[in-house]
Amino acid sequence: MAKKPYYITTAISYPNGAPHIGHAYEFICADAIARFKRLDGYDTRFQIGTDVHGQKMWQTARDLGITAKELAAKNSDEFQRMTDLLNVSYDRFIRTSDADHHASCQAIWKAMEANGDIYKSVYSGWYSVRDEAYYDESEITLSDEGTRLGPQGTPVEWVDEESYFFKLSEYQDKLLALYESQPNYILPESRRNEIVSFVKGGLIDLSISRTTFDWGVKVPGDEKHVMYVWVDALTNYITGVGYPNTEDELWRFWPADLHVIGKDITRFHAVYWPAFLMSAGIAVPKAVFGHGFLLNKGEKMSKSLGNVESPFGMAEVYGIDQLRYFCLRMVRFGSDGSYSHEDIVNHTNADLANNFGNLAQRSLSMIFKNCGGVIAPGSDFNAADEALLALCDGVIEPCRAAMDATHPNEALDAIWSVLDEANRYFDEQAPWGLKKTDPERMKTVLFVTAEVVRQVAILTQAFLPASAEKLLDQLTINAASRDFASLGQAGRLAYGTVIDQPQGVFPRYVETT
Ligand code: ME8
Repeated sequence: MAKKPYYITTAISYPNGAPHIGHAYEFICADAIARFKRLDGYDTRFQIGTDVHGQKMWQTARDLGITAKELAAKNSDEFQRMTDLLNVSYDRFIRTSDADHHASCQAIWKAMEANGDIYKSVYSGWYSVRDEAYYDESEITLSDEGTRLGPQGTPVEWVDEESYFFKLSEYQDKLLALYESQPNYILPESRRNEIVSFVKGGLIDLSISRTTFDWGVKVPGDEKHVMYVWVDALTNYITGVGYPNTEDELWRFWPADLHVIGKDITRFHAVYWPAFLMSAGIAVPKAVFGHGFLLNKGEKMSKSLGNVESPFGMAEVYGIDQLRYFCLRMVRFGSDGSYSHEDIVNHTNADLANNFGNLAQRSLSMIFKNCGGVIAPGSDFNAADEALLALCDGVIEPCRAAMDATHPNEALDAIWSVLDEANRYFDEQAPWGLKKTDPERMKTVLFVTAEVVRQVAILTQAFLPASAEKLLDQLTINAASRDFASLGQAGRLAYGTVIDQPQGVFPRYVETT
C-alpha cells in the first residue's frame, strides 16, 4: 500500500544575525514530529530554511558594510550548520534566494493578480522593520520614552510610498468560514481565539510591495517594486513542493499537514497565508501550530539583555541529545517555557543518565559479562515479566495520540513511565543476585529488560536520534527493523542475538568549577 504523505514545515528564520536557542527550539520540536511520522510509516517531507529578503536584512547588511546577498549567504550557512549539528532531519533547507523560489513567488503573484486581488495605490502608515509588519493606527502604543511601538513591542516608522495592495478586506468572511470548517487550522486554541477576534474586527487591504530598497523578489511586470517580504516568505512552503508545477511529484505533499511556527507570527500564517492561497486557487494547509517562546530564566531573550544563547555553545556544554531532550520534554509545546542551567543539568542527569542510560548500561553489561553477549531464553515469563512487556508493547498508542496533538512532551512522559517501571522491575528482580541462585531466571529478566531497551530506543529515535541509534547498534538491530512496525511482538529480540560491547550513551553532566 502506498504510504500516506505528510508534509511538515517550520518558519524560515531571518538570518540577519546568528541563530539563537529559540530558533533551535522550533527546529528540534518540528524535527521530532517529522521523525516520528517517518518512523510511523508516513511518506514524510520536512522543510526548513531561511528568509533572506526584506528591509531588516537589507538594513543590517548596510550597517555591516556588506551586501545583503553576502549577509544572507554567510548567515544562512550558519543556520544550516546549526540544524545539521542538532540532527534536524530536513528534506530541504530552502533559502528564499533560491531560483525556483523566485519563480514560485512570481507565479503566485500572477495568480492573485489574475483573480483581481491586486491593485496599485499609495501606502501611508506604520511599519515595523523588526517584525516586517504593517500595523494599524489602533495597534500602536507609546513607550515611556515616547517611541511608537507595534503590538509586539517593536518600534514602528511612518511609511509613505507607492505600493501594490492585496484585497485582504474581501477575505474576512472566507477566513471566518475557514476557521469554522477547519477548527484545527490554528492551534493551540488560545491562538485561534485571538485570530478569530482579530479577523472579526475587520480587515484592511495589505500593502504587498516596496520601492525604497531592492532586496527581494521583483514584482512581475513592474521591476521598480520588490514583493513585501511576507508574500515571498510564506510562499516558500509551496516552492518546496514544486509550485507552480502542480504536476511535480512533490506536489502530492500539498496541502501541508502542519506549519510549525512561533506565536509572534501567527497572524501571518493564519490570516495572510490562507487569503493568498485562496486568491491563487491553491488549497490551504491543514493546520498551523503557534508554539510558545523559550525564555532564559523567565526573561525574554534580547541582545540588549545579553542573554541570547547560542545553540552551538549549549550543544557543546550539555550534548546534542541532552539539549533536544530538554526542549522536547521540559516545555509543553504551545506554552512559553523557561530554562536555566540548573534545570537542564538536573533533568538530563535524572532522566537520561540515571534512568534510561542506567537501565541500558546495567542490563546490557550483565548480558555481555554473564551470557557471553547472547540474548538467551531463560525460564517461562512470570506475571511481572508479562506486565512489563505489555506496558512497553502498548506505549506507541499514547505516543501517537500525543504527537498527533503536537505534544512531544506527553509522548516522552509515556515513554518515561515505561522506563520508570522497567527500572523498578530490574531492581526488584535483582538479576545480579540470581546469577548463582537461578541463572535461568536471570536470563529471562535480562531478556525482558533488553527488550524494553530495544523498544524505547526505537521510539526515542524521534527525539534523541544519535543516542537511540547507538543503543540499537549495541543491540545489533538491523536497519530494516528500526521503525515502529518493529515495535512490540513483531520485532521481539530474537534468542541467539549477539550484542556488542555496551558503552554508556548518556554521560552524567559534572560541573567543572
Ligand atoms: O519570524 N523561542 O523569522 P525569525 C521560541 N522570517 N521560538 C522563537 C524564539 C524564542 N525565543 N524567537 C524566535 C521570522 N522564535 C520570519 C518567519 S515564515 C514564512 C517567516 C521563532 O527568525 C519565531 O517565532 O524572527 C519563528 O517561528 C522562528 O523562530 C523564526 O523567527
